[in-house]
Amino acid sequence: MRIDRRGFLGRAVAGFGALMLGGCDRLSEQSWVKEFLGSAEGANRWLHRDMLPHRTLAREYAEADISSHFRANGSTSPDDPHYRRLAAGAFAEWRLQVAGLVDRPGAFSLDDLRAMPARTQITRHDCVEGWSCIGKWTGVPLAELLARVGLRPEARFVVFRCADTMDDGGRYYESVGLDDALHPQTILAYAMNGQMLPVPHGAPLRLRVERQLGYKMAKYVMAIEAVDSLSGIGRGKGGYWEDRGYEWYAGI
Ligand SMILES: Nc1nc2c(c(=O)[nH]1)N[C@H]1C(S)=C(S)[C@@H](COP(=O)(O)O)O[C@H]1N2
Ligand SMILES: [Mo]
Repeated sequence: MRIDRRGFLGRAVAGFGALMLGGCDRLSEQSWVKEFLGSAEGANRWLHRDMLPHRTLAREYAEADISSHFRANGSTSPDDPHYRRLAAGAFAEWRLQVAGLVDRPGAFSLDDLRAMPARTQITRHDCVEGWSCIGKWTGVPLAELLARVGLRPEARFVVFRCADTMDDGGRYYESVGLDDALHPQTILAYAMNGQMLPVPHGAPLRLRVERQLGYKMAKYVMAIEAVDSLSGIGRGKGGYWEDRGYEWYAGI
């Protein structure tokens, strides 16, 4: 039998990754890995982006595993007047703006998004603060939407702009690289546990990017922009929390 080095290494690393993804109690065990591999972000990037196949799926769960209470965190009721008006009208007037490095910028209603192919997934949400909940999410794959608007080859990141303003006056925003943007489990969710997405969890639309920590999962998404650099956005680090010290690549 011919053992191809790449295949062997790939399998070894995939096994190692599975070990780390096993349960919330194992999150802390990553610290020795991080030390071993140098900086935490370097280790994450090495493991996720360079070693694991880019389409590795996050674990999915069964209906029976869904948390009876899913904690809401960060903003839970944006006070932006425009958002409040949209919420009062059950988001019938809400439109998702899609712009930037795309051939056909556009605005999509909830009905437009619901008419697109949908994906449902039961996944575990891990917040950096140390709690996890399992929920069922339904939405349109981001890859599907990006294909419709014609993502241009120069695009390297997708930025999400949210309706909520944080305590220091900054608006929440997030971004992902193309490997996560086009990943099959990356969806723009409009439903949670079979119901319309509730306001505390990001109505009418929130990102699910299942291989990363909770803060990447932008709630109250109003606009999406494809860009080739994050430097001109916010303070340049790719997200509200990243601008305040968190890692941009928050692999679990
Ligand atoms: N727009 C927006 N998105 C956000 C946040 C926020 O404050 N505003 N908090 C983030 C954090 S830290 C987490 S853990 C999750 C919480 O999602 P949940 O409220 O559905 O639990 O949303 C993320 N997305
Ligand atoms: Mo979080």
